[in-house]
Amino acid sequence: MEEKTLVLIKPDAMVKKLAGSIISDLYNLDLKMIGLKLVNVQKELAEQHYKEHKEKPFFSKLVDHITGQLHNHENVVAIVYQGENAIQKIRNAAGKTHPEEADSKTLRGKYGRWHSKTDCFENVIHTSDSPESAEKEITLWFNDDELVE
Ligand code: 3AN
Repeated sequence: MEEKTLVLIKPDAMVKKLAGSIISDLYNLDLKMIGLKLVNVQKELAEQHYKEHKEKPFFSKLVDHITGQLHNHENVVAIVYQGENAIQKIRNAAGKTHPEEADSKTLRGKYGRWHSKTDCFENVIHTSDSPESAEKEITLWFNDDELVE
């Protein structure tokens, strides 16, 4: 199925200068990039993005992470990919949520870690988990005129 999905290269990856390597790995999936920008993530956007996790004990950690508070105020690279099974393809390439459990061939296995000092899942990228959340997330992060179709 032809799908769109959102990828966010998180501040833990940005602070390690991994954006190029991550995008390069994602090229192998044969998807089309239809939007890309650098975002200085504000608290309101972060809270909207993670609103499904509002009741979780780690909610404020998620907000601190994506806004760069844990990583030298780094920005986020936001990308929209389009293509056949784009959502699952990117989730497979990302690997398991907990970076210490992710297969070493995946982005999270390769570049992620659990940082004991901040108790943060430094899991490198966010990627949409269903067509419904992809649609909501793309609308939240991009204006229509920022997407090239
Ligand atoms: P994924 O990003 O793999 O779709 P979700 O949607 O279950 O994972 O979780 C959203 C984010 O919440 C993850 N990216 C991860 O950083 C964080 N997270 C999930 N579970 C935990 C946990 N038990 N402790 C701390 N952070 C967590």
